[in-house]
Amino acid sequence: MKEALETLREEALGRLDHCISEPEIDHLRVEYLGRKGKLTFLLRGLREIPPEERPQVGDQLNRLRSFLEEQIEIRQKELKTRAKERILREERVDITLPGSRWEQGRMHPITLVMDEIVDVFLGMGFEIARGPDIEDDYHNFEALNMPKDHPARDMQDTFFVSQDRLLRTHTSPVQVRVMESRKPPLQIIAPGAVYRHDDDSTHSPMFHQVEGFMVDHHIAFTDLKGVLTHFLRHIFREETGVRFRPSFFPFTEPSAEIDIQCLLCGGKGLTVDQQNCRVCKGSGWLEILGAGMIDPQVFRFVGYDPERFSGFAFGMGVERIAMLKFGIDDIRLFFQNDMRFLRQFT
Ligand code: 2U9
Repeated sequence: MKEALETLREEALGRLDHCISEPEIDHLRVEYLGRKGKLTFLLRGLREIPPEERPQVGDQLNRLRSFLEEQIEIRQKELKTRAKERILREERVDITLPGSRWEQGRMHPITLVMDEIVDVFLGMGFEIARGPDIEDDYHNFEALNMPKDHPARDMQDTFFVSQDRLLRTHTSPVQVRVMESRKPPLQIIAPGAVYRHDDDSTHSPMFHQVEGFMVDHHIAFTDLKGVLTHFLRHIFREETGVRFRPSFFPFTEPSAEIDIQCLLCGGKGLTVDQQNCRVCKGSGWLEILGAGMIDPQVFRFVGYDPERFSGFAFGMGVERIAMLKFGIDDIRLFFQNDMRFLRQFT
């Protein structure tokens, strides 16, 4: 029995030495100390030895059990320490390395230009109005003198959300809503995002407009000219030439498109080497605004008496103005969030 215990002890210690993982140690514990383990098996053999020797052998067996338990625990701790050391070694972080910096945010060029436009109108006593991006057919088209079969609806490719709901194609419905709920005198601007099914270097499916109107007794075309000329000279240069051209919109009559002298060639239409100017394409002028006297039919829709009130309205695309101001030839640059582009504007 004594030899058997000695052999078991040596065998178990040898095996323990080769264990390199926790599951292996668990397996070894069961194999030697478990209910059907090798030591338990020897314990059963006690019955076969003379009774006077049993207490001594029993004591040896118990001591071997405690010794093996102790050794297993020591090995387990050793493996845990080694695993921890390996993790610390492999996952070591060099805290002296420089971090990666977040670039400081700044105003988007469209926000900068939008704020500048809005400020000029606030300075002339206009008030800001806002409305929903998702509109109904009535406020976006019908009330602006564009009935279902009106050819002007083809001028704008519309994103429909449902039969009657759409992404507004202009901010004009904001102004219809203001007129429905308030009485003149009113001087309102409606800045905001608008949506049209269009996508190329000068058109984006989402872009920004600032529209506005002034309504009171005796508002005349000359008021329109004064307000918009003042606006253009503030946004561009004080000496910028301004030109009013006849045009057509369903919601204004008469209507005009307003041009400024080209910012690149100064209105000459030509470059120094007698080539056509690439910004104005040789015409010397850049279209900036649309405007006109509000159509009597629009007044009837919102419940104003066109015999008592008159007014003018105007509209502009903010991206177009920003492109001309900053000399940008592709509208998509505004929406790609490339910091190399965005960090140039302050
Ligand atoms: C109401 C009545 C009239 C708003 C107007 C324009 C002329 C115009 C375009 C400029 C470039 C849109 O972004 S763009 O494509 N806008 O030319 N907008 S008059 O007239 C209104 C608005 C609301 C109740």
